[in-house]
Amino acid sequence: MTRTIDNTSRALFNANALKQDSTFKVLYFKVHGLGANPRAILAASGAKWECVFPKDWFNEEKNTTLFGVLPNLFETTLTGEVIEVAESDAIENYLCRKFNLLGNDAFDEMKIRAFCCSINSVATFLLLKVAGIKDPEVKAAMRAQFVETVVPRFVTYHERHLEANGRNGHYVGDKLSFADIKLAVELVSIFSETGETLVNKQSTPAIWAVWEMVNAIPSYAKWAKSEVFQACSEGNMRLLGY
Ligand SMILES: N[C@@H](CCC(=O)N[C@@H](CS)C(=O)NCC(=O)O)C(=O)O
Repeated sequence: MTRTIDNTSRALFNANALKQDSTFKVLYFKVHGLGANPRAILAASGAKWECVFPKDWFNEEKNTTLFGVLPNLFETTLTGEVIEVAESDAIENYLCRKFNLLGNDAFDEMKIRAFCCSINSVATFLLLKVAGIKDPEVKAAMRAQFVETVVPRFVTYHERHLEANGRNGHYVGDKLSFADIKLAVELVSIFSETGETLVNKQSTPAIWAVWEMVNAIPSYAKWAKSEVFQACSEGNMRLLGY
């Protein structure tokens, strides 16, 4: 409760912001949620990292985090200093810049952020308007809207953009970006809700190419097949139903 972002860590932070050889811990709950993207970025970038989970959230960690919520990123530099980043947006931005996932120039970055924001809309709909609804009738109606409108519309637009980039497994140029990673993360949720009925190799080949490209990155594939990932999927299913 008494902590704030420590300004004396500025020099350490700035000196390490673009260094990739640190080790990382993502502190978050045993679900995908807001931890999914930071974990996926680290996995796809081949970083040295691990998931850590709160031991006694309400009595311990909650009181020491900067905002009383998770995720939190802890980076240990090669010389042993620890850098902390709180809040999912700040963590994702920090890691994307560090691991060069924002394209080659400002225009690329604008495109990547636009694709990410659009992917976020699908994630937010599923979380707030389907999983977050208690009333069974309203929930069923919102789920139908997700399946019949939200995902199909998303798929149409994103196929178009990915086709325009050459259906090469990337949203921008021929380089891995945060948009590619974020799509792969969101597809796990879409598959959980709709199977491969709306996104598949035949009807959405450009989206499928991104899915295959990200999952072919050995360090990402290792993460996606890990026991911890599986435990997070089970936690997600228990907590949110997808
Ligand atoms: N603005 C924060 C929101 C984080 C957040 O709400 N985290 C939830 C889990 S998704 C949490 O820590 N809940 C536990 C609590 O509030 O005690 C972010 O994007 O990181």
